[in-house]
Amino acid sequence: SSSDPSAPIKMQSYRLENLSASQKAALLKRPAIKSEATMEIVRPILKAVKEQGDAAVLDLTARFDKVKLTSTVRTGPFAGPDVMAQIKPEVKTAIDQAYANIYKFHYAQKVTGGNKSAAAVGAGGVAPGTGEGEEDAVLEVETMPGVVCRRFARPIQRVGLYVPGGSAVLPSTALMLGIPAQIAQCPTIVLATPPRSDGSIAPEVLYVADKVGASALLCAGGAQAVGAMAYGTETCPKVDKIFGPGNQFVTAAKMLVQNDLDALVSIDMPAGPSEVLVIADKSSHPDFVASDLLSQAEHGPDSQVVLVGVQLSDVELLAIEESLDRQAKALPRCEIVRKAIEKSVTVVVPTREEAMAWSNAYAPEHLILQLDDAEELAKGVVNAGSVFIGPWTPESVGDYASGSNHSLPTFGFARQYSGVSTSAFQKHLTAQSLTKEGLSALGPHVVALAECEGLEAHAEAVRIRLRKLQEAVASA
Ligand code: HSO
Ligand code: ZN
Repeated sequence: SSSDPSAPIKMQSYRLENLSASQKAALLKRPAIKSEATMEIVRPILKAVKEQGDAAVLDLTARFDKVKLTSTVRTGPFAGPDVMAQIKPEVKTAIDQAYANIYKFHYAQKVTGGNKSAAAVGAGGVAPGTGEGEEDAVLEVETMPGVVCRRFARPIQRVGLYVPGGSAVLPSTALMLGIPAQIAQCPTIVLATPPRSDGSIAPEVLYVADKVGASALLCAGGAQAVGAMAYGTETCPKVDKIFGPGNQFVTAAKMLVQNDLDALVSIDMPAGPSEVLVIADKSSHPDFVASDLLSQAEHGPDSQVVLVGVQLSDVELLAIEESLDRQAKALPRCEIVRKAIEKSVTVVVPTREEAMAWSNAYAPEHLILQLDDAEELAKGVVNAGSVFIGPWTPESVGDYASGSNHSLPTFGFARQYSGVSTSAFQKHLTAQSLTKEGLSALGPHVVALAECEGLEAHAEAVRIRLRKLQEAVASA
């Protein structure tokens, strides 16, 4: 890395045909995260919060955020006229539009998959946030005559949403986590975010907290915020599930509390640095491609940025590289971008199929398809958090306002995890109900299986009823 600001900002580039199997494997890997050292720092923080509650949270906030607060938890409403006056009108309008789109898409997720179709509900025009018309879908199947099984959803009762502070304010993350919690109708929604240096919380985050109906605001960040929500304190409600991105300390804390039976808490997903993979070809606009790579790179020095070029010549590749260098140098976060781009990789592949195979092997958090017939190519996506289809769909739209969620699996976890959705705030319960006829027909099979497993009490719980039914038949 160079300290000369005019030094070129350039990705490392490779051609697939020149790579050995082991080089390919190395390029597809994420850099190792040294989690054990982080865990060692986080463990005593969690212990302090677990044992000393609010006092520890206040103490740790003074230590890490350099802010002396007298209380950590506030209840709403959060955005009075004084707060609203600090929000630019165009930002308020933008938050409102993003809210409407995210609400619409996440509301549809709640009602699909059951008896009621999303279209049928959407047509009626549900007023966002009112809970009106929000009847849960129930899946009901008669598996054999007299044997009915049902599956239905219930909200997770207490959820904690972590909204990072640090180098950027993130009202968008408050929207992405708060809206599905609101739609799922979780009764307790704790929104945690670190205080700014003057002890205040960004007015945009407070506005979103009101819009999504947050029940409490925890003015704390880092592992101490995760601990407060996992164990509860005198003023912070204990939650059942913790959501949200964060730095290595937040991530480590989420992993530790999830394994602590004193907390009995789950988490949304394991998290690593944010990532994008762009597939481009000669039809792609070099400036568009470069801009998408940079929007990911500016998140942090450890952001992962990958470009897969289909049949790009050296001249075509150079056009993207030149645009990247020029656009990067005009960015306020240029030094962050430089660090991320220096570790980033371009791979030129001979076919669209090989491009998709590379992407599926990498399993990116965000996949951008910036080439002709992108819809066609999208059919081949197997592993990705969210897909951005065609030249008019930059990742930025999904990060903020198209309606899809931006809390997505990173680090290759797109192989087995989904991004945050409405169902992440719900549990799906099942139920069954048998008639006398149902038990008469099914009971003997259950008895046979219980006997096979040597579980006599199970068998007897059925036999006792079958005998009762036979007596009733005999006496009739
Ligand atoms: N790209 C980030 C989300 C974000 N971008 C928030 C801007 N603000 C992770 O998906
Ligand atoms: Zn982003």
